[in-house]
Amino acid sequence: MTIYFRTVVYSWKNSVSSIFFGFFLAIFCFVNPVLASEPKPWQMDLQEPAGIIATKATDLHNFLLVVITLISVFVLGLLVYVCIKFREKPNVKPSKTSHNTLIEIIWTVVPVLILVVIAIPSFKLLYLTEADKPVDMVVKVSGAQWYWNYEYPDEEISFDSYIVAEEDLKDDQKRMLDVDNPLVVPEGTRIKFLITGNDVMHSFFVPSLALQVYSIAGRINEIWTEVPLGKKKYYGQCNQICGVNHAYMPIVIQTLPIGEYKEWLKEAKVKFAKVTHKDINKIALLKEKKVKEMK
Ligand SMILES: [Cu+2]
Repeated sequence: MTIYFRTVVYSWKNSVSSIFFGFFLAIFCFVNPVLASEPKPWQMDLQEPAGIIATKATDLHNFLLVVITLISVFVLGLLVYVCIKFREKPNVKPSKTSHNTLIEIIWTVVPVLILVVIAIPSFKLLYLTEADKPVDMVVKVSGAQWYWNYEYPDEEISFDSYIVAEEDLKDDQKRMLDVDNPLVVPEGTRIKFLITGNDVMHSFFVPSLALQVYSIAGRINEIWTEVPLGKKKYYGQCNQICGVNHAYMPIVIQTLPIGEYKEWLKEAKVKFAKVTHKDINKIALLKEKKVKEMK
């Protein structure tokens, strides 16, 4: 009877909690459709990872958190133990012990082993981020004081991306995070970023994709990422202090379904047509001609 009663109570509790869970999940999904990866107010953890590198980086972070917590608790325990056991009252005559070979070997070997255990997944991840994987598209990113420039070498387009001023923000845009021209890419694509700079050092930082690469004038840094499927905005910011407007050069990577991306590309080719070498030569010839005519 008791077992039956417990089962009934248990299943009743379970179904009530499932209803509540479902209800809150529905509200959460309705109010907060996951269309953007951005920092949240009072956020304590990392942003939700997107793509293989970010997922592995988050796993490594969670693993390290366990290791760090265990070490901290152990050291704290030792300190408390020492403070209590070797306090003055029961130890009027203090011990003069200064060496213990076994303990000295342990406190040398154990940290080395811990470092090895940490190093293995860490190097694996580093290797993955540096691996020369075949990619679907290449984007050149240039940091400048104080905006980003994105160039699609295969499409011959290039455009600047500036922060949207507070007074110009639309309802769906975020203060300090949205830009006039986001970096648009098709969903589910593997992208190689070539990151360089025009002036001082900047840093291309998109936390949810685990991208953080210095942009340095005269040098090209490479990184790849795989944006997952789904129409979404990935927010980031320059995180290398680069001058007075350092805080005002956010990054937005907008993923679109392939059809919408192609539409965007069509418009972008008109709007952001890059001046090619041929055009530069043409302009130079025209200028020369004009100068001659003036003479
Ligand atoms: Cu910067």
